[in-house]
Amino acid sequence: MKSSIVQISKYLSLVLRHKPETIGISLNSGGWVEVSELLEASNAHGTKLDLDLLLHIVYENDKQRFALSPDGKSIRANQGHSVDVELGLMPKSPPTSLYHGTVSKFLDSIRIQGLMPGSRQYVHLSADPGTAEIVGKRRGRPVILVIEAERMAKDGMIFYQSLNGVWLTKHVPANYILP
Ligand code: HQG
Repeated sequence: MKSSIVQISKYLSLVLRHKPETIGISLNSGGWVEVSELLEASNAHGTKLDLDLLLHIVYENDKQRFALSPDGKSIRANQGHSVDVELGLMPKSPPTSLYHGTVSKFLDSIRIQGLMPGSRQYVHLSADPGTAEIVGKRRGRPVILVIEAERMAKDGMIFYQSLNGVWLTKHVPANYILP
C-alpha cells in the first residue's frame, strides 16, 4: 500500500507540475485543476485513483506537496512546477541564511553561474541544512551550500515561501553563496 501511495504521489507531481497533457488535462493560470476532472482523467489513463486516496495523499504527504482549494473542488501542487503557473505567493523576507543541497559535480558551474532554476520556475532553497541534505542526497553525496539570503533581499532580490515551507527565488548569483 505504502509504495502505491508513493507511486501515486510521484504521478501527481508529474501531472500537476510538469506534464498535465499526458492525461489530457490542463492547469489553469494558478496551477489548479478540478478534482473531479483529475480523477476522471487519471482513471481513463490507467492510474486508479479515487477521492479517498487523493485526500489521503494531500493530507499525509511527507512534504505537503499538494493543496486543495478552500472549497475543496480543485487541487494543485504547492511548488516545483516546470509548467508556467502563477502561484500567487507574496514576497517574503528570508532569514539570514538559507541552504541548498546539491552534489559536487555541479559546483564548478554553480560557482560561475550561481544557482539557476533549470527546468523549474524557481531555485529551491531550504530553511535548514538537514532538509537541504535530503534534497542533495537524491543525486549522490550531498554538498550543502549556504546562501546569504538576507543580503540578497537587501540587494533587491525577491523571495517567496511556498505553502509547504520551501523558499523560492529566481536566481542566486554566485557571490551570495558561502564561503
Ligand atoms: C543544480 C524536490 C549546475 C542544483 C526536492 C540541483 C526539492 C546547477 C539541480 C525540489 C546550477 C536542479 C528541488 C548551475 C543549480 N550549474 N547545476 N548553475 N544551479 N544546479 O531537481 O533543488 O520531491 O530542479 O543544485 O526535495 O535539487 O520534487 O532542483 O542539483 O525541494 O517535491 O541543478 O525538488 O522536491 O535540480 O530540488 P532540481 P533541486 P520534490
